[in-house]
Amino acid sequence: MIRRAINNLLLRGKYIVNMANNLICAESKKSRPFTVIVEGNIGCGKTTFLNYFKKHKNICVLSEPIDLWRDCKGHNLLGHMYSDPKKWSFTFQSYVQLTMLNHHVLPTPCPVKLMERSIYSARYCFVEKMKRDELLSKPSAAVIDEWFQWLTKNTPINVDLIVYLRSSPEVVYRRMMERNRSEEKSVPFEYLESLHQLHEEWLYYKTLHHCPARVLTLDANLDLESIEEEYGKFEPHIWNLGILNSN
Ligand code: TTP
Ligand code: MG
Repeated sequence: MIRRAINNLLLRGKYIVNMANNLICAESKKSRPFTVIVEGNIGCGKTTFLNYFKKHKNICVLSEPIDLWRDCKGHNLLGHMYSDPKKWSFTFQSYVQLTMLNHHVLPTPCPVKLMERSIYSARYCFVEKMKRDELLSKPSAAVIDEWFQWLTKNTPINVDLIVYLRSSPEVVYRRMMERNRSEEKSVPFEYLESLHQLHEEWLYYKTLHHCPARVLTLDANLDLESIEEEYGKFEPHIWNLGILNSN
């Protein structure tokens, strides 16, 4: 008799715990931010684009963690990668993957999350390029890819929209030279050309790899004075969601 009562209570307890879990799940699904990743070649203006949207208090803007790449416990991994790519590409890309993942899963109370780059462009453009140039050995590239596959399957990396800032390699090469980031001084024009091609095949022609969300392409060749108007084309995509009306 007592045993049956205990079993009953246990069963009900399980039922309540299940209900609670389902509710928590539904709630977290509901409150997941609409996530936008901003992609495009080195120097195409991703940071400028993100800065433009910092004025909206309801958007969580996550710039690329380049400061971490330049200072991982005192080591400049970005600098190491450019000065001795064969030795350091694996270390650098592993860290890029980790720091990108961190941004993907970072919780935010904002309804919109805007990220500079993603785990996808790191894998589909940069790792791809390093693999083709044999700067990453086949075994090293395989390990990065195994991590990538596992992470994209088992962690909540949700992307709802990709903004592709489409530029020509000539324009971004000039910008990169002008901004004069010390690590990038010796990056040749051909490197940007190949990266451009990889972005194009992934996001424009959609012939390479998997596209994790729909793509909005903006002209990123424009100069600073006219680019804001182009950036503004992205704004309705946020307003359409009806979630920033309180702004
Ligand atoms: P980008 O990620 O292209 O960022 P950016 O700040 O140069 O671009 P924008 O001007 O549009 O804001 O590149 C940052 C540096 O990191 C650049 O030297 C390329 C390098 N990088 C890699 O080598 N591997 C990677 O996986 C990523 C994401 C960047
Ligand atoms: Mg940037």
